[in-house]
Amino acid sequence: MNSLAQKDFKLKGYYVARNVIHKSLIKKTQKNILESIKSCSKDLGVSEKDYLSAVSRWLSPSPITSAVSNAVLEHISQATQSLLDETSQLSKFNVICKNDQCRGAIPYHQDISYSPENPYQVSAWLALQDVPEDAGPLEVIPGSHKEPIKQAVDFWSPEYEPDSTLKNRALKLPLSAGDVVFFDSSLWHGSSENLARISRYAIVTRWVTQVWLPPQFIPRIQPRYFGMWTSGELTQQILSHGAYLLFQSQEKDFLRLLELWIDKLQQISLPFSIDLTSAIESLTRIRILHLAYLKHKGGDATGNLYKNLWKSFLSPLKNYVEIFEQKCEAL
Ligand SMILES: O=C(O)CCC(=O)C(=O)O
Repeated sequence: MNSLAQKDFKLKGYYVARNVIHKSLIKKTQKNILESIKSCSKDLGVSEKDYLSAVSRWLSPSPITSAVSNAVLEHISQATQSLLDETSQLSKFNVICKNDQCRGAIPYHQDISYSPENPYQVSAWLALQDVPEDAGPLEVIPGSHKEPIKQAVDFWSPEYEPDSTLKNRALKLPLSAGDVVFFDSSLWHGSSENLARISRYAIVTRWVTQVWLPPQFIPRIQPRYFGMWTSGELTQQILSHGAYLLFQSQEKDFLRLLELWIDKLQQISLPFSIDLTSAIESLTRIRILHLAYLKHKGGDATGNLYKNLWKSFLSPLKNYVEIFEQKCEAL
């Protein structure tokens, strides 16, 4: 890449490289990923639609990331080295998607805040489809990589409030399939809702060069009560506590607890009010997400699944359990 590209990258914290991968290789990669998603859905005994309404990212090594050939990674590696002018090592690698089943926004954040112990330098976000403005393209805040690094934003928390000032500074980056956005790990970025509801798959690789010195101060992660780092464990505790109180169940296993509650909600009426359809849907999605996490290193890129479960079921169940216990104590 020429020195203008390198200058631009240093100044703005991102750079869009066009046509990094030939369309024929992109098509082949897309096809391999979709076939792999099909077999992962089969593996869990669910439809592709249900699988994709729960899972929107896969971290390598996963059957989905294995669908990406070395040839693709080699092209990205060469482009990264050319931009950074240094030999770069692949540190992590994801496939991320938005589609009709999972359209949610990814709030603005700085990647570096999420890995203070093991930071990476740069991401390369490769579009596998054309991404128009209304399909939730990557958005960046030019120059924000020079600002102080803030604490990791826990956008999984039900209390999370987006910072409205960031939206006004953000720039949408519509892309063609095969284009790559390189961005500094300190750059504020995110993506909005996929209003077009078309498939938007991306291969996101993270790179480090040997000469790179990570920023001296990266704030420590401060987990919220129910959020990115705590929601799994807390969900298990609340479901287990509630199941003991209502059905005298001693079940502790997360998967069996989810299945127990999905089953019970279809059979009994609860002593507190919930939107039954939303609660069953949320529990079902978390079950698929959990299985995909165990078997395919699948995850939820948006953070909406646990938030929805909290609102539709966990919060009312927790309130009920607390009031019940207070009454018992008062007796
Ligand atoms: O793919 C997206 O919408 C956002 C990706 C992102 O935030 C990241 O890769 O760090």
